[in-house]
Parts: sequence; C-alpha cells; structure tokens
Amino acid sequence: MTTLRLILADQLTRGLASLKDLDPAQDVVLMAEVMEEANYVRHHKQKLVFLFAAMRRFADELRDEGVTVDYVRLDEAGNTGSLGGEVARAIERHRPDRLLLTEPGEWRVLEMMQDWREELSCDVLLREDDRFLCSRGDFERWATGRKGLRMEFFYREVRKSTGFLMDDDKPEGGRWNFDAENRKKLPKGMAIPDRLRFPPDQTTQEVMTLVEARFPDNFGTLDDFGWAVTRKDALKALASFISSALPTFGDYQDAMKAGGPFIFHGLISPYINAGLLTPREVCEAAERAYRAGAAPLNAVEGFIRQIIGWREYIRGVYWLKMPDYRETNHLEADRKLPDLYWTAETEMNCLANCVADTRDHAYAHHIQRLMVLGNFALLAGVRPREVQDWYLLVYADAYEWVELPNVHGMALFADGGLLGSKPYASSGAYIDRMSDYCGPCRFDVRQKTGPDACPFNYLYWDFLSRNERKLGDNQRLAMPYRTLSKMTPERRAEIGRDAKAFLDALPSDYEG
Ligand code: FAD
Ligand code: DLZ
Ligand code: SF4
Repeated sequence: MTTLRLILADQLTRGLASLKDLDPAQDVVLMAEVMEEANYVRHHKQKLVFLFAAMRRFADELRDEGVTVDYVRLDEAGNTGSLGGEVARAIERHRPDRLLLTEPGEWRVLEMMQDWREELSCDVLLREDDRFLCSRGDFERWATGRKGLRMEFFYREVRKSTGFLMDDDKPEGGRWNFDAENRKKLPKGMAIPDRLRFPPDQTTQEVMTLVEARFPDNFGTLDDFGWAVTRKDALKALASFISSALPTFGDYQDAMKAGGPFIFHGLISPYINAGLLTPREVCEAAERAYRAGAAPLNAVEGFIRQIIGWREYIRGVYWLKMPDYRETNHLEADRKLPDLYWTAETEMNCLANCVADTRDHAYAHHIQRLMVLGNFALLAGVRPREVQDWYLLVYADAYEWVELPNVHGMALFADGGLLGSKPYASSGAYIDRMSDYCGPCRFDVRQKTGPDACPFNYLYWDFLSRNERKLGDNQRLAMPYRTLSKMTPERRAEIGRDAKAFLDALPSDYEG
C-alpha cells in the first residue's frame, strides 16, 4: 500500500504522528511551499525565511534517510499555490492508496483538510497531533463543567500527569508557583549573555533571495536573521539558553530593556511551534539543570510553567472555542490599527522599541507583547481582528492556535474574560517599573495629563471610564474604579479630552 504523507511547515518533527510508521520503500512524503499559506497574512520576512529554510532542510534530512520526498518549491513551474492543489497534483503523480495527515494547528487548515475527504480520489486519514502534552479531548474533559478556565489549576493537573518538578505527589519546593519572585527590574549595567544565533547557511541564503524577490514589501528586515533552521542547531540553541540564560530567566522574566528583547528568554518558540524541538524535551532539559544545581527553582518552575501550563492551556482554549472565538469583540473596540505598529515611528519610546525589536527579529518577549504592544491596542480600542492579523504576521512563532487566545483573550479582553479575570490594562507606571524605556522618552511618565504626560496614563483612565458599564463590577478592578469614582467631573473630562486628542491625531492610514 502506498501512502502519501503531507507534512506542513509547522510539522517538522521526525516523530510526527503521520511519519511514525513510514515505509521508505513504498511511501512518499509531500511538502509544499505555497502562496496561499505565505499570503493569508503577509508574514514577516524572517518568518517566511525560517519556515521555508527549515522545510527544505527537514526534507534533506528525510532524503538522507532514504525517504522519497516530493518537495514543491514556491517558484517551481506548475505550483498551484495552494495546499489542496498540491495534494491533488501529488495524488496524480504518485497514485497513493491513502493520504495521511496530522491534524493542523489552525481551524482554517483543518476545514480545508476535511473538504479533501470529499474532493480527493483516495482515502484521507487524519491523525491526532500528539506533540502536545494534553490532548484536545483531555483539555475538553478538564474544561467541562468549570465556571472559569483558570490556567493555574490546569497547570497543576499537567504537573501531576507529566511528573515535571514533582516530589512524589507534592510540588517541588512545596509550592506550585514561584511567580512572586519573578518580577524584578534589570539592575543598571547587568550583563546580558550573548545568545547563540546562526549565520544563514546556503539553503537559508537561497530562501532569503527568494523572499526578498517575491515578498519585497512584507514587514520586517532580514539583516539580523539568526534563527536555527535544523533540529541539530535548535538543540544547540536550547543548550546554550539552558546554560547561559535559564539561571536568571525567572528573576527578570518580566523585565524589558531598550535595544534588546532577548534578555534571558528562551528564544525557542519558533522551534517548538514548527516542530524542531518538542515541548517535553525542552522541559526535561530545564528540569535536568535544576536537579544538577545549575539553575534555581524559581527560574525552572517559571520556565516549565510557560510551556506545560500556558502553551498547552492556550492551545486547549483555541480548539475548545473555535470557530466563534475570533468573532467576539466584548469591548466593542473599533479603531483602525495605528501606523506606528508598522513604522515604529512614534515618540512613545516603549512602543518604538517594541515595534523595532519585532521588525528586526520577528520576536519580542512576552511582556513586550502583552504590556506594551497589547496594552496600547487595548487602551486605544483597536479592532481585535486588525490586532490579531498583526500579531499573526509579525512573529516567527505565530500560528493562529497560539496567537489568537493570547491576543484576543489575554491582551484585548475581546472574549469578555474567558482567559483572564481582568484586562491587562496598565498605565505608564508599570512600564516604567519594568523597563528602561521611560528615562529617555519625550513624555513624562509621572505626569497624568497635559501635552508632556505619558499617553499610557490618560489612556488608562479613559479606558476604564469608557468601559465602566462592562468592567465596573469586576472585583479585580475595584481599586482603580474606586479611584476613578473619586475624580471630579472636571478631572475626568480633562482625561477624556487628552485621550481623544491623542487618539484622533494617531496616523492610521497604512494598509499592512
Ligand atoms: P520564553 O519567555 O523563554 O518562554 C518559554 C516558552 O514558553 C516559549 O517558547 C513558549 O513556547 C512558551 N510560552 C510562554 N508564554 C506562552 C503563552 N502565553 N502562550 C503560549 N506559549 C507560551 N507565543 C507563540 O508561540 N506564538 C504566538 O503567536 C504568540 N503570540 C502572543 C501574543 C501576545 C499578545 C502575547 C501576550 C503572547 C504571545 N505568545 C505567543 C506567548 C509568548 O509571548 C511567546 O511564546 C514568547 O515570547 C516566545 O519567546 P521565548 O521562546 O523566548 O519564550
Ligand atoms: C505559515 C506557513 C507558511 C508561511 N507557508 C507554508 C507553506 O508554504 N506550506 C505549508 O505547508 N505551511 C505553511 N505555513 C503553515 C500553515 O500556514 C499553517 O499555519 C499551519 O500549517 C497550521 O498548522
Ligand atoms: Fe512609554 Fe510613557 Fe514610558 Fe514614554 S513615558 S516610554 S510612552 S510608558
């Protein structure tokens, strides 16, 4: 029996469900670079280069094993430009008995695959993606009947079921969560380790030329491209992170620094999400460092929680709530995405830095994404769909399953509180506490209103005021709403005037 096995750009895992019983003598692996996937949002140039180069190198590795790989390049004559078109053409070429798939990470692609069952002339089999630690079914069972879907409770279950950082049936160190110790600002002059980056190999250079030629106007630059494009190099990047940055990851997890987003972060999400690393092996490496005394518990617990907690939880919410999830707009936000998200041209130093980091690296770390870029979109009331599209295209690690709940739920509160018990809204004080952005900024973070005041300050109070009907009875916002209620009508009007003038003057003409 001949099996055609389709491998998508984010399924570059040798142990993938649909590669498990591969018979090199009979089977054909199909991989296709297609315009439809490259264009459904106009991905950052680095994301395109990373994925196409990693696909090509993965195909080479399979061939080295003796596997027949039918690899369709983007610029190849006859490329239909769609996954469906390339699967149909490959069926004509190879006449397989069946097409074997691993479930994709996006609802859109799953729907497409389900249509193939009707459209194609061979059997279509869809296997579960078992690279996650919690299956979609297990997440659904956990979520059923619960009032709220709090990550912390889910995380504890995954700790128990996987055994990560467990001391028999108790959490290592006697606590599940060491987050309270993980909120330090970077001390001035603290040394940041050099991170292992990878000069583009020949394949990557070829793809760079292709991407510059075919996607010249896409967001982002390729100058600082340094992503690994093979599993071997991704493992080196992981080892380098574990030895040089993990020990301090916890302490400074929320800190931000002008001119560099990497600080002590893992820089591994593109690799895990594309399949070059598995979440389990990443957590095992971190736990080994802890057990060997090479990294403290607050760092290792904090890191492992991101992966077996947040990452799995986010994926569970996506599949539980799609397809309706992306349509909600709880706060009725209706502003167009400001141009600064594309140009980095703004006098707000925090935003300028975070957009520039994103442009230069297809990367920004979690707090930049949440508390600067997301917070601003939330306070300014930007349309969720436009913000979602932006996040989906600018980051090398972005696929809808992980981007959407993070943006729609966590950053924008567009789901009305399914994911977070309150919006992550904050004034400039938080950014000042956690970064060095404010010192050189043209605005004054201590001023609340007026031409020199930090816009985050009046936007924050204006946001609370504007959304009082929807958020006023949220217990976790009781304190700021009490403060708001004590403001005189004149003060509230002044805040509203400054916010309106600022937002009205924001250029928003760019069509990303
Ligand atoms: P580290 O800080 O070193 O964390 C380790 C790992 O934990 C990450 O590699 C990642 O796999 C996982 N992780 C941490 N937080 C989350 C989270 N909230 N959701 C899922 N995984 C998490 N992550 C993506 O992978 N793709 C996205 O498209 C994405 N969009 C985001 C959008 C917003 C608005 C926010 C607030 C967060 C988003 N995240 C996304 C989560 C997080 O910001 C990135 O996973 C992280 O910055 C990746 O960098 P790192 O590997 O250095 O992570
Ligand atoms: C993101 C992406 C891009 C840019 N290009 C391709 C491609 O050419 N071929 C492919 O198989 N997959 C691509 N992908 C990933 C898909 O768009 C999609 O996001 C994931 O496969 C969903 O799991
Ligand atoms: Fe950002 Fe306000 Fe600080 Fe300027 S003062 S960097 S706008 S938080």
